[in-house]
Amino acid sequence: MNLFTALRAGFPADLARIAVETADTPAPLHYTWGDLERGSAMLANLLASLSLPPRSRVAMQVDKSVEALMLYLAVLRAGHVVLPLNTAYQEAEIAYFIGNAEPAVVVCSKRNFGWVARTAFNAGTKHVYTLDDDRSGTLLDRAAFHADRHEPVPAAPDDLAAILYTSGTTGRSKGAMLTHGNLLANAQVLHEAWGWAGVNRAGGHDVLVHALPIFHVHGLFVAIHGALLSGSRMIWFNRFDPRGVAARLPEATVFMGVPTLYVRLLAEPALTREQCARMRLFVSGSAPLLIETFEAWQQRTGHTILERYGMSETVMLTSNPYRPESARRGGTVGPALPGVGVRVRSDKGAPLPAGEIGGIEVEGPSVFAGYWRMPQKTAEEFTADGWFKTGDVGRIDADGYVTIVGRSKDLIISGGYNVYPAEIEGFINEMEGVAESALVGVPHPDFGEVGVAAVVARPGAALDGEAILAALKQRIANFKVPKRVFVVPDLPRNAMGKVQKNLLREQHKSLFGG
Ligand code: MLC
Ligand code: AMP
Repeated sequence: MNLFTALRAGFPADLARIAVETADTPAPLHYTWGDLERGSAMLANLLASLSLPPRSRVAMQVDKSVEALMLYLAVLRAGHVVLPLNTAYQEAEIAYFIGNAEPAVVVCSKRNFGWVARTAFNAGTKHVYTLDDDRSGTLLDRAAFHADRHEPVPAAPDDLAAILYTSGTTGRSKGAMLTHGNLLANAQVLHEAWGWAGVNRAGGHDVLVHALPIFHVHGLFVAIHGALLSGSRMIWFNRFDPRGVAARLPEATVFMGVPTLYVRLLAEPALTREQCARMRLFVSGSAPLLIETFEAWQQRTGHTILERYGMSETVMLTSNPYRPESARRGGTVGPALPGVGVRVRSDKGAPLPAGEIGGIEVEGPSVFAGYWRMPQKTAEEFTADGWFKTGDVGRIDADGYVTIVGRSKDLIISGGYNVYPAEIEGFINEMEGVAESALVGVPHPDFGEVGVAAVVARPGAALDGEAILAALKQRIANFKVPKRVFVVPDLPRNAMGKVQKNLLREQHKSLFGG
């Protein structure tokens, strides 16, 4: 079944009810369920009018808006494959994604149209539209000419629905291919596991405060699918603003955030227990939630954050229990979700007993179909018996609770965004006068972890850390830019000549008071 059809079945019978209310547009906007249905139908008809081959890629790098959500739904309806892209990506990054995915359609913001269109047309894309967060842009202008009824294109469970780029540990980003079946299976599991259905059946209605970006798994699939499948209203923030979010919690029942959002909410004096009185669920994920934050949240609001664990390649894998709340354990990501297999293996692939630390491997209906046009990489990331190697390191206790203790992949997670040191080092190493560099993650009170670079100059070259930072800001997404650059005489190496990143991490661990 087309994922859209399944989500659509969750819409309330009365389509005149409010589905989404914007919280930070110049004036509040109220979109009904009928608006989501009709808006996405018009956009789907626009896509259909282009006579594209089935499952063409549609790339979107647009600011968050309800129209962007409609575009996502339209791509599903039309039987194409959505390629959501972080708005922070710059030309070099976008050029790679477009070159690799070969989208038939690219939708970008007006301010980026010049360089995005040039990049896209050079790569053979025929259709480039604009969409801004004020309901303007050529995409909507064109869609206005199309009918507001559309029959979703049938999709088999194995048909591709989305490609999410996740950077590689070496080399360039890999596009994780997620199918209609992957996404629907996960949405249905979370629907049950987190009680979305229960609330609706009892006659109440969940209200989700949606304050995450919609170009990643957390904001796009976990949050939006949860709300749509249960017919729950969303209070929609285009940008996360702790004071604004705190002010809307009294009307809400569900909130989802990366740990940085919880840290920032806790720093907001307006957040009180009374404000959270109607809330039934706070979910955290995408990065480790510090036990201090978990406990501070309990004390301030009286609620226990439910931490869950997932990936772009797998959607959600484990979750602390919804009920009873007392079964949620801080510092753990809970047991495997129904239908998901989670196991821990030694470096050599041997099974490990409960409580022992090893590589986390997973299988289940939401595990992706492979990396786009990278069969070799796909094969490397799966075991012989078909389990996906997450690159996370952890243990599973006797009662099934999973604790993540680290990562075997060289990855920094900063404010919920992934930063791959190999990619950043590559950009630094290309700079004039640079012999080599190493990027490590160090603790940070706001972002959890941030990147810090050590750079070695070529003999005779003089380097300036600030100049390196300024040059990086011109080239890569801002969240990937290291927070500090140190010019050093050499990098610490072990007897094998390998850079000892653990020593660099140790050296800089207190840089931000961590
Ligand atoms: C912004 N900045 C960051 C950053 N976000 N630096 C490091 N890490 C980040 N995540 C920097 C910018 O570079 C800029 O620096 C300055 O902060 C202000 O930028 P901004 O865009 O105004 O920041 P802000 O709006 O405050 O954004 C912070 C944030 C955002 C926490 C709201 O990062 C965010 O929305 N994070 C959520 C990411 C997310 O949804 N992850 C889910 C992935 S899915 P300068 O120097 O340029 O001024 C996944 C799977 C799963 O992982 O399990 O869910
Ligand atoms: P991404 O590729 O952006 O989907 O990031 C996936 C990675 O985020 C996982 O492999 C984990 O390393 C990390 N992650 C997600 N949820 C959690 C969590 N609750 N705790 C710790 N790490 C997490």
